[in-house]
Amino acid sequence: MRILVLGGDGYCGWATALHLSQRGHDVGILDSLIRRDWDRQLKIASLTPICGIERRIARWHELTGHSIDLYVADMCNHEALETAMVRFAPDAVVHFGEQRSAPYSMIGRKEAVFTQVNNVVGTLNLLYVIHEKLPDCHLVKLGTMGEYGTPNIDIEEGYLTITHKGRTDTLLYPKQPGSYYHLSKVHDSHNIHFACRIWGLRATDLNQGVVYGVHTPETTMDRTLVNRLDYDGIFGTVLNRFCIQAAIGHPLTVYGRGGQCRGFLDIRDTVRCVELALLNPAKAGEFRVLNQFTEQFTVNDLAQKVRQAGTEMGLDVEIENVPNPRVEKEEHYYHAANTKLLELGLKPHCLSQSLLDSLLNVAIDYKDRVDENMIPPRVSWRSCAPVFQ
Ligand code: NAD
Ligand code: USQ
Repeated sequence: MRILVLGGDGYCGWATALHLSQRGHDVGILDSLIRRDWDRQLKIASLTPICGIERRIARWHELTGHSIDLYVADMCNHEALETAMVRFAPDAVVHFGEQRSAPYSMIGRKEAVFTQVNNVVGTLNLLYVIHEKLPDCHLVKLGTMGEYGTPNIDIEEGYLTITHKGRTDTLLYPKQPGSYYHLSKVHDSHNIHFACRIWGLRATDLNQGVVYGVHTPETTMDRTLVNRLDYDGIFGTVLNRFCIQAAIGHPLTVYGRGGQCRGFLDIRDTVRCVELALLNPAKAGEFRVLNQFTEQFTVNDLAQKVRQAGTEMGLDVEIENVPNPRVEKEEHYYHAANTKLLELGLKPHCLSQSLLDSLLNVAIDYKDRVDENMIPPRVSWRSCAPVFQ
């Protein structure tokens, strides 16, 4: 297949592009590289030193003989996106190219507006390019489990059958997201659903949970290929943050009471899930939704697991309940369906002692690169004034 990976310089996109290339697909990467600008602006950095995209791609070619075409373009620039898409002529696009941090989107008005414009306009431009130029192209879009929020009923995969006043229909599952970022994903989902209905596009929305880990077989082939690993209070996600905190002796930052429950998956399963969606495409006119996570944990569960693994490695790991900077339920019901990717053949990597050991070892290897000032949460959901410079 010819597959264009949008956002292919990022955490999930880079690992996915290499995985698909290694499996023999013709892969292209389109990325505006804006994520590297945000790192500079916010004075944050990946724990692992990441090489420039051209160098990464050149090294991949030297090691494997596989070429990856690169398009440096902003998806919000319709002409640039269309030119790249038409030139590459993909059978499928995998769309990771968005501003993906909930805290970033809650810094203030400017960042909320930017997040929604970047994500919603980029996706709309993509829908028009597919409709007008490549109508058979399968869109695999990264959504998020956070679109559903934390309702007091089971979460289904995209749709809910409702009987109301004696009549029954199957409708998009109700959404109660927890940040302007998560809302941008809801808006995307509605726009894609609409495009499938009116133009007959084929799309898969992968409602992904929180991803953890850093290594995949391809990104460990050489240091030039290493993936990014965020630990700061804006882009770092909870389990990756906890492992890095444990490695440097910083108390694990459990927000509030820590009963917040989410779906999680290993980055090795991210790349496999995307591949499974590509190999089993949605039908023309179908808006297919797959919940992409393998296990559910509370924040407290994760903190306990990291403390146990860290203690066995001789680390002194403390857990601290810090005031929750977010507005979210801290104790709640959570039970989400995730059978469709298993039915397509996913064999999950469950969260194991060996994965935690490997993540803790990566954190220990690079601990001299950690800036402790970047660890505390710096964005408040309640305050309108930005709480950091
Ligand atoms: P990331 O920030 O590491 O990568 C995103 C990439 O997209 C960056 O390289 C960035 O430069 C690029 N990008 C952003 N806006 C763009 C635009 N307008 N045009 C072109 N390129 C653009 O993020 P990630 O962690 O790899 O996440 C990728 C996708 O997966 C996101 O859509 C995110 O919402 C989703 N997701 C991530 C996680 C997670 O835990 N990391 C979980 C669920 C869903
Ligand atoms: N949390 C802590 N301590 C921390 C960091 C986070 O207790 O140090 C808590 C948060 O309050 C939240 C939970 O952990 O309850 C998850 O937070 P997170 O930062 O790991 O993840 P989130 O903000 O939800 O966003 C991440 C990705 C996003 C993706 C989402 C999937 O950044 O792109 O969409 O995970 S999901 O959560 O399923 O929506």
